[in-house]
Amino acid sequence: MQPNASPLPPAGTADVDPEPQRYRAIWISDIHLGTPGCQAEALLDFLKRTESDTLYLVGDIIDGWQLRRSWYWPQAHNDVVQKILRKVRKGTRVIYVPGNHDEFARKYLEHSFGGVEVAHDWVHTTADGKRLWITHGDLFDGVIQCAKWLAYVGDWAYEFTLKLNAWLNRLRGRLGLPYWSLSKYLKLKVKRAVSFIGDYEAAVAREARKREVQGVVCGHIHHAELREIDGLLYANDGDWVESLTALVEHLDGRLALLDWSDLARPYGAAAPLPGRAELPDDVATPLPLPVAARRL
Ligand SMILES: [Mn+2]
Repeated sequence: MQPNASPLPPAGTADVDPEPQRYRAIWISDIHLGTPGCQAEALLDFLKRTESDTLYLVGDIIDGWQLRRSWYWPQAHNDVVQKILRKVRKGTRVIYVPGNHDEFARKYLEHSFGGVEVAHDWVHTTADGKRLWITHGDLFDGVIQCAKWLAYVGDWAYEFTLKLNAWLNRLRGRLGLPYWSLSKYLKLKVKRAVSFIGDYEAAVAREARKREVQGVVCGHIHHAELREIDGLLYANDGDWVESLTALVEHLDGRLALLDWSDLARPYGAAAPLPGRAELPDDVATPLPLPVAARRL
């Protein structure tokens, strides 16, 4: 893989189609199609530049909660769906594990849509024989489970932050500045929810251990992570509304996080980079927004 050596083509000179990077598996989640916060162009760029034997959609792919309130479905969101269906036709196995925002899809478990297999959860075996349990993760989120209304209220504050973020970045784009995530910045500033993230990660890892697997892949909290928790591999593939991250398995079984926000300036102009982290052991955990201000 090329480490960002070649100069990037200028924005708008599209149709440069480099060979896609090949992986054994790719996990993405929390895309939230149907909301203005969804960064569909960045995701399309990612899907164009990567290929895998298996693509896992780990929940909150389509935001049913938001679409019920008001219909929002621009062309780019259609393009994402089409791109995924095209991957199926070209031989990628696509497995869709619904989350809480697309729980409507849980009614169609064991069905297949255009070749996309829907499952409640899944176990993936890596090339080096690790068994990974795949779940969206909302079941381990006390807030969603105990008080759904609180999550709805939190949506408004979150929507607002994302709108502000989009506006700010259009401005930054005009000034020639790179993409900068306001919500990520706020998370770093707000210290309250650190225990929420920690509690969540611990709960997911605990449940995975019960299932006698070596690791777990989830999403839901919009916080990409790849580390060991008490000897169990915890992987969170992040999201495509703020952090623009994916989890990948290399052909030899190594797992890595890809951070597309480093590359998304402006979308379509960057080349894939190796993952920013391969099982880091001393990652400083960024602090998330307080629970009430997060859409999970
Ligand atoms: Mn979720």
